[in-house]
Amino acid sequence: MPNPLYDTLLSCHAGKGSAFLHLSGGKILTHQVFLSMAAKFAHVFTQNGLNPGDRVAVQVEKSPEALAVYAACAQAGLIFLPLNTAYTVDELTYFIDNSGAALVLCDARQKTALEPVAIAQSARLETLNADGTGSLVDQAHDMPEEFATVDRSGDDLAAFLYTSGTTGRSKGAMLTQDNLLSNAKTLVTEWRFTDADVLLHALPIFHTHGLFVATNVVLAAGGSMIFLPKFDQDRIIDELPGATTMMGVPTFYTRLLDDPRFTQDLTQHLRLFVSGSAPLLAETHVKFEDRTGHRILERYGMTETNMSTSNPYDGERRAGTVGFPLPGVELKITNPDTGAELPQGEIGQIEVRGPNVFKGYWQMPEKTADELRADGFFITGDLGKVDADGYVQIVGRNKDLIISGGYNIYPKEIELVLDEQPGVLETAVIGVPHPDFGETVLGVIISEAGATPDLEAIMASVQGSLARFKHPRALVVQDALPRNTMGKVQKNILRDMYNDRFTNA
Ligand code: MCA
Ligand code: AMP
Repeated sequence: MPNPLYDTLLSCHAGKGSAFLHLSGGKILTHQVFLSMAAKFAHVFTQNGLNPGDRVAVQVEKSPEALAVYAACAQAGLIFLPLNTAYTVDELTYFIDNSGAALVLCDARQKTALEPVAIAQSARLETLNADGTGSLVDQAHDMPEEFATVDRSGDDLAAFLYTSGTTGRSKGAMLTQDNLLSNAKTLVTEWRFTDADVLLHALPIFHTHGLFVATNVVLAAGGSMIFLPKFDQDRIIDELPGATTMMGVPTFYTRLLDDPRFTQDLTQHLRLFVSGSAPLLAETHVKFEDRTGHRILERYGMTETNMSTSNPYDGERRAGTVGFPLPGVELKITNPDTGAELPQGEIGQIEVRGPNVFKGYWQMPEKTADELRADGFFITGDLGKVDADGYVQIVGRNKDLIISGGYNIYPKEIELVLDEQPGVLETAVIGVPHPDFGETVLGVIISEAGATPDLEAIMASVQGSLARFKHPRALVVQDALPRNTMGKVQKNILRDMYNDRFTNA
């Protein structure tokens, strides 16, 4: 009986003793051992009363077991909901509540803090630690190594990924099996992945890039991954000679370029470096080629759309562009006010349509209708143009978003916390250039008349409620915020004022 995602990415490897994950100390996890681990987890989930369509909220460190939870969810027809390990209990509470998760899987260190959250949601709470121990693994120990795969159709949901919004709280992007599969298959072909590929995997597995792009592509091709727990410069330098491909955010590549050990010799064996999740500076592209002889292949995507465009594998990989729409993906540039399509070469908002585009936001029909047109085009919120040769260029954003080291940060979320602080009249949070993270967060505070806000206390409060990567790297106090005649805060003026704040340090 069919389960397209599981059948295409996973069960096709049944019985194979081929390497899937290369781990530290030369340890190898084969495809079959990985599948057995996933099957045991699937048994634990179903024996704990989970039914197809239930959400499994997962905040755990990257490990082979964590990846097997994703495979187990696919096999048991559960919806996988991975969460950034940096999220605070406040943030997690919202995701668990909003998704109606039936099971929460966390590191044992978080168990006490999450217990009341799980109880309030009538969700089960299990643990999985970075070293592969935890209550999930204990229960899995005596489970059978085979699990009867649950039937699913391509239109069934496979995953929820939460993505923030310019105004309200985060929205759960509902991704179907077909969304994930269509993209994985396309990328295997476009990027020429085969079972001989060894991908150096240093990305987190709680976002599209590390999970659906990197992992699904390798699974679909039958290749293997050098599976690092996180970006670790020394380990990457050690492991690069054994890899054929690498995927990363621009920060990975700028950090490597700052390292004299990163040379042409070291990268000789690799055939492909892919970059995405944030703009890759043309300057980095050029420096990378000068140093290694490789032209980075830049692609563009979103949580809601998976990958939409890519530079070509063969042919010119043009710096400062994200290439062409992928096969099966339609892309148009429209007038942000009217939605009318603009002629080639003009700047407007990027809209995409195709099998890669998500189904909508979980239980948010109005927000879905705001961004996903009835005709299937998704309004990305990115501003771009298509050049005379058809290359898509992203020139800005029509949404108030900061991308720091590949993580998305919505200023509104931080402003809401800052606005509540004693002595604060109003605030504006902006993104400013940062040499390591590309952009970073700066908070501009306007005091109430006669008040002197305690900036240290404000930072402590932010730390209590928001993930570390969202914390402002600086808070500044000003007399007033620049506004246009409509009263709207002119963040572009603020960005100009503080543009050099971190790059001149
Ligand atoms: C860590 N910190 C950060 C970030 N990461 N702060 C701001 N932005 C970040 N991205 C914090 C740490 O908690 C630490 O805080 C301090 O900054 C410095 O940490 P460091 O050790 O330098 O950081 P790191 O652990 O090396 O992490 C940097 C990183 C990581 C390797 C760039 O952020 C990363 O792996 N980013 C990839 C994100 C990603 O996968 N995005 C894909 C999203 P303290 O100083 O207090 O200790 S999917 C997507 O966007 C779409 C779909 C797409 O197109 O792909
Ligand atoms: P996310 O919400 O994490 O899915 O982030 C998606 C956003 O990341 C897009 O809307 C873009 O703004 C940005 N993005 C992804 N890839 C690129 C790229 N290659 N160049 C510029 N921006 C990118």
